[in-house]
Amino acid sequence: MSKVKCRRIINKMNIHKVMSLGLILGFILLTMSGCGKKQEAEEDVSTQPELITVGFSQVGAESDWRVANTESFRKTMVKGNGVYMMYDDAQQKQDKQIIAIRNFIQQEVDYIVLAPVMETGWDTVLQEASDADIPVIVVDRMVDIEDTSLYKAWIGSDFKREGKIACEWLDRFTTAKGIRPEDINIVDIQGTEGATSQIGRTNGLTEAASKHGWNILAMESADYAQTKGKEVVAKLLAQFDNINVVYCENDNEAIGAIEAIEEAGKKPGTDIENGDILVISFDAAHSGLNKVLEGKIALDVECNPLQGEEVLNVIKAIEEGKDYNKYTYINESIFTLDDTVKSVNVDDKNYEITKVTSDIIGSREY
Ligand code: GYE
Repeated sequence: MSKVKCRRIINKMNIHKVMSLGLILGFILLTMSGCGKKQEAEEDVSTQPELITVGFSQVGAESDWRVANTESFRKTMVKGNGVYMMYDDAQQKQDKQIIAIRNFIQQEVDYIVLAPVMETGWDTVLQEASDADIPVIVVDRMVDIEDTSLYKAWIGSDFKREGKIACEWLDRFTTAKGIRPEDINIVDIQGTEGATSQIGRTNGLTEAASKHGWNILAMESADYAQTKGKEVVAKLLAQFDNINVVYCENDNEAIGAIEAIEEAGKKPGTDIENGDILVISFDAAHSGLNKVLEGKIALDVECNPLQGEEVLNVIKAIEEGKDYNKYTYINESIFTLDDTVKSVNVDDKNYEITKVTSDIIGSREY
């Protein structure tokens, strides 16, 4: 019997103990409340000793992207695919993720999937998972650790490339409109500090700004959240009267920024010469794309959150002893309403730009 399978059976016994306790407690509670639904779901799992158990430590629920990402795992890590998923929401706190991982280790899950809030600080806990012989798969942001054999695979996006694409578009667009680089005044509303997506998107901007000679007036994190995005942009608008580009590192920040811009009596749009403020965003979730359609987000660079299927493929490959890629980058699109720029070239690759329509938005999963 293989080590993984053997551990799985022992592990199921532990999980069954926990589940049985849960069921007894659940039964008492549910009998009191007169509802039997939750109990049914748990019984299903306890009668499936062959299910692969996956502990998923998720960052939180800070954005529409994150909600779509969680949903992708909830849809794929299911009994029909031979998996039982335990889910933990860390509310954007690394210490909560570390506790969750230790709990998964204690429960002897078969796999740990980690969507890390930031890059650093994972060496110890991933070593603990490795000592317990539990394979770890990292998704979305990366982990910055000495020993990369502590995770089996990483699946996510090339965040720096996303930033470069956005900036290449800005350069092409403003050049086409005859706007001089020294008249471009940008504020960068950053994502969660230390997250790979923040680092990549910020670096994409700072490199392009020094290459083209744009002004970056301020850089401040809004933690990928809408309310914070609105607050930070309102503050910056009061501080600088010459902002004409707001570079938001995700859709929710951009939606908050739009509210702040409108409340300040200004207009989000693309006519910079006549006072519009041009908003750039990342993710291209439904909420962001609707703002593109309204002409309020000028450019939305997609970041695909549908990672569940890829992770499942890696798990299956490990189970079957087959080869798989250690690093998988997901393909992504770029959306605008204004079709002045039809494509951009980044690192010798051409990227088509899609003109948003309501049909396109309706056909997308997130
Ligand atoms: O862009 C943002 C989310 O790391 C790619 O995190 C992810 C980012 C995404 O909260 O909306």
